[in-house]
Formats: sequence, structure tokens, C-alpha cells
Amino acid sequence: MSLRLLTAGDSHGPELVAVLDGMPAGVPLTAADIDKDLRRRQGGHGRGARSTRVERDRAELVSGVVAGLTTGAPLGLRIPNLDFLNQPATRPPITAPRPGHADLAGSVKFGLSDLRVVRERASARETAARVAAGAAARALLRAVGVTVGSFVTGVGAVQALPDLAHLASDRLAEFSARAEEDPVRCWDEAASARMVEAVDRARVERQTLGGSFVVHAVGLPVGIGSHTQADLRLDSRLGAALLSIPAVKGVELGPAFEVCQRDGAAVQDAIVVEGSGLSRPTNFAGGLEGGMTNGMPVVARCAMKPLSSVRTPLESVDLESGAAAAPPYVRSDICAVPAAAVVGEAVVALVLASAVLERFGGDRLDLIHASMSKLE
Ligand code: EPS
Repeated sequence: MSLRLLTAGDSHGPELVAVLDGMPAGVPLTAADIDKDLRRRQGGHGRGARSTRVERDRAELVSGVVAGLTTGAPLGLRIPNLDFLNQPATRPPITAPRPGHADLAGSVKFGLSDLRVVRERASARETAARVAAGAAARALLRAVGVTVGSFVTGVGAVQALPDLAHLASDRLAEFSARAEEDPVRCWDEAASARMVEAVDRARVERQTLGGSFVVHAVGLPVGIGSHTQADLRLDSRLGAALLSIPAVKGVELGPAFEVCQRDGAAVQDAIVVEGSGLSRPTNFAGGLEGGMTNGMPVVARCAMKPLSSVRTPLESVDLESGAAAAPPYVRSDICAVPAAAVVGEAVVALVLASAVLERFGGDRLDLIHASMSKLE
């Protein structure tokens, strides 16, 4: 048993929808749980007018929950787009593709001459639906003692990278708790102030900024995922999920880009006895060995490129006339790294919840608890 998610809907269409199949019965879940994550995704200094003033994302739970508990039936979710009401009935077609976006490849692929049609579905607005479904996965993880969090480690040139190999669970929880209160979801107050300044400067300079963020999961039992097939390796599943976030172009598990520069013996996580069990004093592996959890926090870091919708004119071609043409600037965000971190939590929660279901059986939360306690 594993989770399957499909989403539908356009950026400025009437609504986004998500269907999450495979949730076990008995998991406490309310629309308020989902709305909380939807609100978190809309925040962050550098978001544009739409995310901060137009949309007030709320989910309607259409199916799969009765009296606050999941039923085992597919979860149906709807998120109305409030900006739909502001759209004119007809608009002239867009024919000059924006570099960095899906416009060019999507129009060639589907034979669409109005690039707006491609843009509508490719928009990062879609991640609202994934965050809504991710909130359900998070609820399942919470019910089995797993928490997922995130914090920002860079915005533009401002870096705030903690020592990921030596961060214990409580420090990760502390960092993500600080991020909750921070305007750019940063764990470090001094760096955060410089990040805010960098975003303000980028706005004045008609630029956009990318950055990096960490997503972590604490409390996972040993052996989630599997070394036995390439597609079951949790590393490959987490990597694919995180790389599916728009503008995320790089992912590392643990401090991989630091580890790759060092001697082998210096970056292994020793196995030591602690009390009645085993423990690992460091976490260079990011909580994953052989494609499986090893009981340490799962730690992934993502690199997000600067948003491609920049106010500075970019070089492109009008596909109808064949002449050079700068695509029109379309209202957008300056920096969406804090939002992407919340999306990162959602996609990681979906992968982990799915892998937990595969390991401990899937139909009912009480049976999952029973099966987990047999291993304790
Ligand atoms: C986006 C462009 C902006 C963002 C949008 C994603 O939308 P608009 O052009 O309507 O201002 O605000 O993100 C969201 C609306 C959201 O909820 O994340 C894009 O081109 O990807």
C-alpha cells in the first residue's frame, strides 16, 4: 500500500483540486490542519501581491474524512482560486516565450500557439494542491511520531548554512521553530535581516532571487525505503519529489557537497552502543544508508534558482512573427524560497508517509501502530 497523488487546475482557473489515494483509516485530519500549511506556503518576504493579498488559500475537504478521521477512501480536496474572479473573460494570446519557464517546450510539445495555456498549468500555483495533500501525509506521520520541518539556508548571495552532519533532532526542531517566526523562514536572525535586505534590493533592481533550504524529518524508524530495487531507494524517491518543485534544480541528502570533498573515513557515521540500543554520533549520511532510513533525522537540502519572471526585459522570439521580442513581464514574486521550503515539507511528507505505509501495512492507523510496536 502506498500513497498516490494527482492534482489538477490552472493558476488562474476556478480552483485547484487534489486526489490523495491510499490514506489509511483512523488518522485525525481537519480542514484547519490543511489550511495551516496552506497559509505557511503563502508567506515569506518577497512574495508578490497575489500570494499576500489576493489569495487566502483554504481547502475544502470533499471526501475521505468523517467526523475528523480519515475513512480509508480517497481524500478529495478543492482550493478555490480567488484571483479567478479578477480575470477578464478573454485575453489576447501570448506568443513570445519567457526564458526559464515551460512556455517554449510546452507549446512545442502540445502544439499550443497561445503560451498562456501552458503557463497556466506550469505555474507554481499548483504547489498549493500538493501542500494540501501533504498536510494529510503529515497528519499520518504525526500519528506515528514523525515530524517534518524546514528552514532556509540561503537567499541570493546571503548564506546561513549550519553544520548539517552534527545537528541533533532537537536542534533541527529548534531551527524550524525559529523559521516559523521569521520573515524568510531562516533559522539565523542575523542572516535573516540580510536576506530581507537582499530581497528589497532585488525588487528595486528589477531582479529575482533564488536560494536554498533544508527539509528534515525526525522520528522515523530504521528501515523505511529499501535497498532491494532502485526505485524503492528512499534517496531516489526523495530526490525525485524535491526536484519536482518548480525552480528547484539541486538536491543534496545530508551535507553531500561537503562530504564529496573529504576522505572516506572522515565522513562515516560511527555505530555506537547507547543505552539498550545503537546510536550514531554524526549524520553525514543525512539519515539514509543503502536507500533506507537509519534512525537518524532525514536531512535534505535544495537549491532553488532565481524565479524566471524578472522585470528586466529578457531576450526571446515572437513565435508567430519570428522576430526578436521581449516577453511581457507578468506580475510575480521576487523570491519564493520560504514558500518552496514549505512545499519541500509537503513532498517529503508524502514520500515518507507512503514508505511508512509500505513498511507497516496500510489500512488502519491502529493496525499500523500495532505493527510498529512489534518492532520496538
Ligand atoms: C507564479 C506567478 C505568480 C505567483 C504564483 C506562481 O502568480 P501571478 O502571476 O498570478 O501573480 O503568485 O504563485 C501563486 C499564486 C501561489 O499561490 O503560489 C508562476 O508563474 O509560477
